[in-house]
Amino acid sequence: MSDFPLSAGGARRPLSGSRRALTAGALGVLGVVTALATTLPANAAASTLGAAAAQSGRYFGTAIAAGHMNDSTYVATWDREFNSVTAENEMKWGPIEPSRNSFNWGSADQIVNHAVSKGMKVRGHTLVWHAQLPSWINNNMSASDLRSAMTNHITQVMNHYKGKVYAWDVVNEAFNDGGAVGTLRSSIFTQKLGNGFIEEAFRAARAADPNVKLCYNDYNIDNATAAKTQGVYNMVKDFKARGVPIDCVGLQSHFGNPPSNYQQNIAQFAALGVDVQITELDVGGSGSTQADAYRRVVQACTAVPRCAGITVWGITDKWSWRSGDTPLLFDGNFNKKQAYNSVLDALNAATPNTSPSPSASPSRSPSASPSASPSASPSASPSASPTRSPLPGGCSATIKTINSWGGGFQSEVTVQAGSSAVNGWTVKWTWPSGQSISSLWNGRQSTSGSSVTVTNETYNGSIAAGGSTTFGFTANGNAATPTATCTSP
Ligand code: G2I
Repeated sequence: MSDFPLSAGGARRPLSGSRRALTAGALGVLGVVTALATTLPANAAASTLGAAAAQSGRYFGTAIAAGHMNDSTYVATWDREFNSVTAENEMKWGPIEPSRNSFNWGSADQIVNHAVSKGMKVRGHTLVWHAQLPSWINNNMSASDLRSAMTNHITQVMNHYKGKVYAWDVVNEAFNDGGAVGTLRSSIFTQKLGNGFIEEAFRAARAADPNVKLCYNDYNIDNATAAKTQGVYNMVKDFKARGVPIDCVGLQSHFGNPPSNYQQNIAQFAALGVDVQITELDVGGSGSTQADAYRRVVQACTAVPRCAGITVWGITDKWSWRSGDTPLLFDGNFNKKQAYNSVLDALNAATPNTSPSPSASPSRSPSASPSASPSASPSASPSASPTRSPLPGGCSATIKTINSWGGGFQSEVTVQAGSSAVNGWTVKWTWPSGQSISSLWNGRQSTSGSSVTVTNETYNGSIAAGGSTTFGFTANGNAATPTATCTSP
């Protein structure tokens, strides 16, 4: 049975959270001042998609086809509007490894090198997919031969783009469209390697590059109640529980309208402790109907702190894979459509906040935070624990709730050094009512019953006098902000 948090009837809305305010008593006892919510200045409206998205710590990308890069308007529009890119076809297994262990980097490099020279992010698409495979991957291969071909492919391609790619679609479109929750599409991978091929691919990817985000990417997983969505949700939950490396879920989002529970769906995936990326957005239609649908997609993403960015599947309608639906933001002459303006406005309306971006792996250093307006976020309820005054040379810790939903919440913990620099820190607290951490980043956790202990990672143990660092977590249960203690050796 599915353990997806939303029943097929859609009755449960995971958007309400309990709110715990500071009590006067706690303040009186501890005699401290705690900043609850940071007041942020209003954004100055940005005039391009990438700049507007960057205001809330996100990216706005497009798929690019190397074959069109000789069109100067295409490249100029890409450079002006977007700060991330996905190669539309050039990194797929067939195009990039046409003969076994012989790689054709040319077209993909053309896109990546251009993007890097402009300071753009790059999404890698895609390592293991049943489509666009080279002809040398075929049924004559034994399971062990296919396995070693898959591992070699993942390793070689990831090595080639190490340091340039921000996130990889490690496995693409592995789930069935219809049928029971959790069933996979039959492919050469399921036939030869079994359903475990997904896990094998993610483990091989992590071994190849510990510092890149590893995504599972699929279409028709936009609706929280769909069986396909629930299957992917259960897989991510299982991966997290068993320590199989996964950092993000890609919602392709090829549709005519976002489902009404789209934001809830994004929040539920995020609550598992992964980033969500909208990876191949295109919305069929025209005029205000299309503009409105695009606006709702952007609002849904910017409402969820771990929705890290949006990629549209092409720039101009004339070169879209579904050009008959006119699904993109620029018409065939690269004119901005109504949908463009609604996306720009919605991105500009997202208020930045200070929640951390969970890192790709335990060894990854902290990075800037994709996060959203506290007011737009589902039941965002900034509440924070009391902070003990740091002793000279000591440290203090404050727990703040930054997002909550039925049955879970996300918190940010600020660790602050006192009047001397800190070299190594340990933060402890006790859960008041059965809460449990499901995923924690930028710290190392050990738990004993209701007692939680978090120590620094190697990269964030040193804090200058008066400085601070943060770690974050998602947890099960009602949002709580217990008093935390901080010690340093
Ligand atoms: O089908 C839409 C997308 C669904 N999710 C995964 C994406 O990777 C996929 O992208 C599309 C590309 O937009 C198309 O451009 O993937 C198609 C292949 O399944 C791409 O189509 C291929 C044609 O099938 C080839 O005949 C053609 O040579 O595009 C190639 C380059 O134009």
